[in-house]
Amino acid sequence: MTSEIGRVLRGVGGLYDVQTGGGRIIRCRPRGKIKQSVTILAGDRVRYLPLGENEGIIEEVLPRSTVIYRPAVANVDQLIVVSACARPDPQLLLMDKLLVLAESRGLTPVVCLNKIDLVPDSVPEELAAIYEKAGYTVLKCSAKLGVGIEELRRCLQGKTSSFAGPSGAGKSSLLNAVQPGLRLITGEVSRKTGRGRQTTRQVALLPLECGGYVADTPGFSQLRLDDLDQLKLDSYFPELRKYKTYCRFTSCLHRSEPDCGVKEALKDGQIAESRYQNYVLLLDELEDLARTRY
Ligand SMILES: Nc1nc2c(ncn2[C@@H]2O[C@H](COP(=O)(O)OP(=O)(O)O)[C@@H](O)[C@H]2O)c(=O)[nH]1
Ligand SMILES: [Mg+2]
Ligand SMILES: [Zn+2]
Repeated sequence: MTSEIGRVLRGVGGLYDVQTGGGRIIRCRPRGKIKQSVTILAGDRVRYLPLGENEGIIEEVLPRSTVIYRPAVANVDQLIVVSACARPDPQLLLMDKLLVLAESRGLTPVVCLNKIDLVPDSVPEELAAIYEKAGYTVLKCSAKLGVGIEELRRCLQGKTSSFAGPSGAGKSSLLNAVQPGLRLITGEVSRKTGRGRQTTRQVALLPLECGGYVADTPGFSQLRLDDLDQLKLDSYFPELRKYKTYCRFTSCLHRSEPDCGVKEALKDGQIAESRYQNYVLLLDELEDLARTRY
């Protein structure tokens, strides 16, 4: 038997569901030496030795293009940052944090503005302008009315995506609109206990009918910025990255330095106010963290 390449969809008590090239799902156990050297994650591409029809042995975990934690998923291509236009109100700082985290991990961010049915058109238009200036793709959707769902589906096609954004923004609803019947783990409050569902469970990757995969739980549920380098923060804002080439000092942090290309672009309206303000807030936060660490 020769080995084959598959994709890990989920871990189940030390075993792994692996999707074969042909689309079947088989149950695999890792070879002993692999078990000791790497933690196999949902999303991992693995080389396995088939055993009969429905089983296999994982022999190698192939190099990962990206890794995110909480939930832990490997090889995620893009992060769909979802915000409602209202109910709940958009949280621009949270969105910018999520965008920074995606950038810092090498995931392509996509902004998805949901619940456009609740507000006048000017609301998603003004929100979209903020992120389009940054160079991001912005989708305007209503999961409720089915608006923008075809565009979202096209965006998910052939890629591995994770959704992020505040609770109530409509992440589960959007995925259900993309593919009705998708077995999503939702964060609904359990009727029996009245408590929120356990969120430390392992994540699973769901294959989409349109091609592509989505993680069944939101990415970056915990926002930890502390492993980010404050000196690199501006490189995680694409529009700052673009204009910092015009700063007089290469060490410019774009706060109050003279001849700052970023401040110039801000004045000219090329950079959105909220993006710049959140950059400064995050920079302050990272500096405080660095100070308390030493
Ligand atoms: N009006 C409106 N309500 C929506 C829309 N999308 C989701 N909702 C509602 O918003 C609430 C939260 O949605 P849910 O998908 O659970 O959000 P999640 O926490 O991000 O997964 C639910 O009551 C949904 O029915 C939308 O496009 N328009
Ligand atoms: Mg949900
Ligand atoms: Zn500058």
